[in-house]
Amino acid sequence: MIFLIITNFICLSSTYSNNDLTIMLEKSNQRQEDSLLAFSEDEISFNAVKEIIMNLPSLSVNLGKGEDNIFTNWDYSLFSGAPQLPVKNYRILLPPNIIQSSISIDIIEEEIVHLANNFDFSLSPFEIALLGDGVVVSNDNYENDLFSEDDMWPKQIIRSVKLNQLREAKILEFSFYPLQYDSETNTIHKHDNVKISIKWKTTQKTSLDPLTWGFLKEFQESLDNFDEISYMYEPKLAILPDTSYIVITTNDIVGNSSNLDDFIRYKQALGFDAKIITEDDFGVVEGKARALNIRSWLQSHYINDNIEYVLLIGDPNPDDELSPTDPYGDIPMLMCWPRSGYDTYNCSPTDYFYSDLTGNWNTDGDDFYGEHMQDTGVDFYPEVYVGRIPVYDEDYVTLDEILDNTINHHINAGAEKSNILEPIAISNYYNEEGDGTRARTDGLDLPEEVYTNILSSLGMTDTVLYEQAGIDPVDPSAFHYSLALDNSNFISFR
Ligand SMILES: [Ca+2]
Ligand SMILES: [Ca+2]
Ligand SMILES: [Ca+2]
Ligand SMILES: [Ca+2]
Repeated sequence: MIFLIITNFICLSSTYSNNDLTIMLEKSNQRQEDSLLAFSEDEISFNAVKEIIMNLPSLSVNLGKGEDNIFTNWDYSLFSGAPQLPVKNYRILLPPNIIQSSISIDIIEEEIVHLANNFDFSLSPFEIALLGDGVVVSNDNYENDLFSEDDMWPKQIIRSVKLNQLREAKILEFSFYPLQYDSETNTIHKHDNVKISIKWKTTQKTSLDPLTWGFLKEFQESLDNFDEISYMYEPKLAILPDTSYIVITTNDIVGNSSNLDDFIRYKQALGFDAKIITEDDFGVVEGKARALNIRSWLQSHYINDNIEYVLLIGDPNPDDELSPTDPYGDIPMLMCWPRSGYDTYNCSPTDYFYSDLTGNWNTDGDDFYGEHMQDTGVDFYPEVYVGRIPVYDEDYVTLDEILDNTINHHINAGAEKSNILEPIAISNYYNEEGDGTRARTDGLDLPEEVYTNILSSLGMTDTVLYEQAGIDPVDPSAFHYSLALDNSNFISFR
């Protein structure tokens, strides 16, 4: 057996203990140099078990009470009502020909330290939305059943394991919790030097979608092992096919819009294989059935037709299955039910349904799509990029203006394309409930991250609005402070 030790897997901070994160990829065939540039059947022996071994970082911090527990370079878990513990989220790129049911993750080594102290971790804030009419909507504590008095939280230190799909790329997500907390005995199980094994089998695969590569490159920085596995996804073709730009609309809109043909020609001039799809293609049924049909059409065409972009043009009014007389549009969004079972504010429409074409949005097989904690097959990695121009009340004049503006905006780049407006809100203040259980949650650090990681390299500028009202406003020395966040300042940038 050959162990290929892959280093530089992740940039590690000195706050980790000295066991650098390393991946060892066990290969049953020696990799041939000339196959490095393309996914090749010869390269992988089928039916053999492949394995990645990962050393996960240890937490090196002295644990104290509550607010003292700052875990630099770790994220915090955000399960409503459960303690905010350090967590690392991983995205591991796996081969395109993996067999999903063959994947396993096992902890093969660890050292567990039991710590007794007067620990007092903050609880994660509840998911709260403030609606336009001043109504506050709060979800119940989803972790109640997971975080009962005689349990450790979390029950497993590797959790939220999910295989996602980005066109033909397979991305394994999981979360690692180095601490388990027992609220009743105030004790902690600290897991150090954790070594895990990820195993899988592959199946035979003779072709690979060439567009997957471009999508993967977009996600490159969020993947933990892109450089090690990416060669399996590089297209073998010397000349890549034209990518398709699909406009999904209705025959009525095609017949009444004066500028849609110009728009298509403009996209063709940019090099796209641009075309219009209507109910002649996806079917004449209406309402929710039409939403399902449009997605089915995309599912059966996006690989073969090299579809990269989808523009929906039509009335997005979703079909609400709890209101049989509710009107719906001619290109409806899908109604989803993130608060399924609640009487109020229980549904929310989305076009993301047309972007993720691999997930199962109704995993439990009932009548409702996109139910939080029930439809667990929703996959947030896109197969196509989706946009929409809504058309209300057969207003084709406005549609034509939007199409015309879109073409002109592409051709005549203005200053507005290089400045972004960032309204930075505070979600909640420390001790807002008076019981000491809520840490302050605000977006204070976001503008610097956005500027440093995105805007500066693009030569773009920002205008940042911070919270200046309330009991503890943001200090005006905050990064790139421009103006107070309020209604008049915000709309002044229209
Ligand atoms: Ca409706
Ligand atoms: Ca469902
Ligand atoms: Ca359900
Ligand atoms: Ca997907």
